[in-house]
Amino acid sequence: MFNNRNGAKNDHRMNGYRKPARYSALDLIRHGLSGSDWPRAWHAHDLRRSYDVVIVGGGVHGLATAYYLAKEYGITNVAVLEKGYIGSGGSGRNTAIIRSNYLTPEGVRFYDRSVKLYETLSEDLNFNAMFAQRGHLTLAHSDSSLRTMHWRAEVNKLEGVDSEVIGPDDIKRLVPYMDTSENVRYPMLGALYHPPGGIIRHDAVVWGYARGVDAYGAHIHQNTEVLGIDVAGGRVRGVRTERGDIATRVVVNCTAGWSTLISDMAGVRMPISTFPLQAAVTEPVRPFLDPVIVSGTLHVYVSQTDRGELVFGASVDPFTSYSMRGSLEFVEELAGHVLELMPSLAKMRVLRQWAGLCDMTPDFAPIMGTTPVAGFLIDVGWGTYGFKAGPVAGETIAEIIATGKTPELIATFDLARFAEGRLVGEKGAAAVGH
Ligand code: PYC
Repeated sequence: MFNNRNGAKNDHRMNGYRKPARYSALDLIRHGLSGSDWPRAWHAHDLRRSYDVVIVGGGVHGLATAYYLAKEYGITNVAVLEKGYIGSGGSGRNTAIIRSNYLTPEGVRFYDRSVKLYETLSEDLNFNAMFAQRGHLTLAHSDSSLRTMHWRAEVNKLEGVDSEVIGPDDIKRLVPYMDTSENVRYPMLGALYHPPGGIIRHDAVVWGYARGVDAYGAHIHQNTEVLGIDVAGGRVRGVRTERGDIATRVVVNCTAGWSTLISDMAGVRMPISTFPLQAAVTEPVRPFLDPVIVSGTLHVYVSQTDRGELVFGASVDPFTSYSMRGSLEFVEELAGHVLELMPSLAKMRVLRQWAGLCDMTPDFAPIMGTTPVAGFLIDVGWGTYGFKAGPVAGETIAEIIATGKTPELIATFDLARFAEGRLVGEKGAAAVGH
């Protein structure tokens, strides 16, 4: 028997839970030499005629929701529907940055809970997600951005989050390759330094959650596109998919890019516009860059992966689109801006570039919780913040489904705020200007 978070006894782990396989180094070598197939980490299933909960979107948010439903509340008659393969949307296309140095107290508290969940995720999932808390530096090149960094640092400290403003000498100490001299076009006046920030292996987060979901007995259905949502008498009745219909009383929209289309199927309009966000990765080089570096003024952020590649991102493209291809214009501009910061990177080669889709809301904060349609929940509108919120979004949406109550941590992110004029105002915490 296990205690769940509410102190209630439940025995769901004993009930159908298959612990994901744990191998010793010797097992791995033995298996590698044996020539036999590896066991599948998650399985294909027939679509059931009905599920207690249907989650649309097989990214970190959808999988985390299914995982915490099972782990915390023993709710496992759950389907995660993904129109492609798991992690093929924003979860596999982001720059894997984790941080909680936001601007609003609500944002700081919310993302801090996510950082905490990320800190113990590998242990929790028994799968190495490679979270490297190497610190996060947001550079200020002007008095006004330095003022915003001070503001964020104070809000962060009040919320118990480790952040402080540091000067050029400290920046140089943390990143010796950065040009912190004064006679450059964009001198660094200071930076917001956030030691708990860092990067994680985004695919591993998806795979780890998927293994956990599968082990608890919930179903992951890949290549299963949602075609419609049945609503009657003001409540959800089912979901139509390309593989057949499902009866259900709870549907959660955990998509990005297509979030407005899915909500439209339930008759719920959302104030979201979708923009591509481009990113690029270089050839691997020896490790030289420890923290994540962000420059809002130069519209760029950069980190070095454990494999040695530099991963760059920028602001969203200045037009709405569903394109997920990179452009030459982006990579040229990016290179120019990166060289302003670190001229010694001039000879590095870019290997790949891509784009992900960002659902931008008017206040740069997500939209989470219940909707006017009973049983239709939303976890959308993540803009450029989605990946880092995956665990806490899953945890809180699972709580709403299981208890019928909206946790305090996300109450402020409700859909009604737009009609009622209660915007959250998180734009000032965006990695780069938009
Ligand atoms: O908010 O840290 C961030 C971020 C990085 C990439 C996109 N957004």
